[in-house]
Amino acid sequence: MTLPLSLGAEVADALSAGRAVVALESTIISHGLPRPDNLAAAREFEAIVRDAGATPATIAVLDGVPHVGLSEAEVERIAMDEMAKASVRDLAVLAATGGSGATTVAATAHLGAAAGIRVFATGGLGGVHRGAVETYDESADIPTLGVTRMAVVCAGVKSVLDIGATLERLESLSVPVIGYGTDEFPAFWLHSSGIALDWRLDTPEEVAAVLRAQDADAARGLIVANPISTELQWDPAEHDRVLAESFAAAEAAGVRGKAVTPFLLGDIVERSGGRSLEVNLDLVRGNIRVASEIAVAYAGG
Ligand code: PSU
Ligand code: MN
Repeated sequence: MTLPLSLGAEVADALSAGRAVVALESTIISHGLPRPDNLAAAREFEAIVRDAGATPATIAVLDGVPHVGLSEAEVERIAMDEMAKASVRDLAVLAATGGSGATTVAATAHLGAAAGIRVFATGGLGGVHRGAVETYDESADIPTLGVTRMAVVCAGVKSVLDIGATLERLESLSVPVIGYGTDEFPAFWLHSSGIALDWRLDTPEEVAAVLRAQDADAARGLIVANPISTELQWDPAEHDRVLAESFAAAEAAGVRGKAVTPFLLGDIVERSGGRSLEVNLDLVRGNIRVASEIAVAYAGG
């Protein structure tokens, strides 16, 4: 059982013809990138999917209805309107109240899988927060991917989270993590976190073969960890310096609990003079290209 979905016409056509479709999330547009550049980014993200020969399905809840595949006007709405951040638990409440929400990785994967989409591109996955032993703060992205048939192409998790703990949780929940062209888990703005992965694959066809194998098994996610290149990454020394400063600033300002991450993210963009944002956009573009290639390989098989 799933909520009734509104499928965009282009997405519906592509899915019924068995052509490649790539899901895209809306929280990154509405909460993860600053206005008004976020609108240009949302349009560019869809264009990258099209250029690679696949159909983009940006996902959001509009007036209570989960939409899989948005019109241009609907993309503009998620970029420009104030909208709640919606995870899986919020979907029924939004449906019942007629509310709108930008979907997180968890909600996007959940709705995309319900529509029959197999591949999803984003920037960073939500994960286990530093200090989670006391706060229990772990993104619903992690448990949702334990039970949702969706491959997520991402550049790991932001280094403001606890990367090692996030990987441990993915292991507990039986979500495979594949290094795409790498032996190590990426660290979002940086090519590598230094943490070794069990599996590495180098081509879209190899990943598509894993998706087909998973199709014959219980519903479960897949993390395709696609690092930003060392040429495009944020300078590691600068990254370490800015993060240390931002953590110290949060501590000094007495920021606590769920306010910590939004504080850090804003502060990091500011302290880096916009450099962190540039890298963020570059890594999303790279993830969308890879996801599109995987979707094309999967559709062709
Ligand atoms: N990581 C990023 N940028 C983002 C997010 C994560 O680098 O915009 C968003 C994604 O939508 C992700 C969500 O699913 O934050 C996780 O939030 P939470 O920890 O509240 O579940
Ligand atoms: Mn949280």
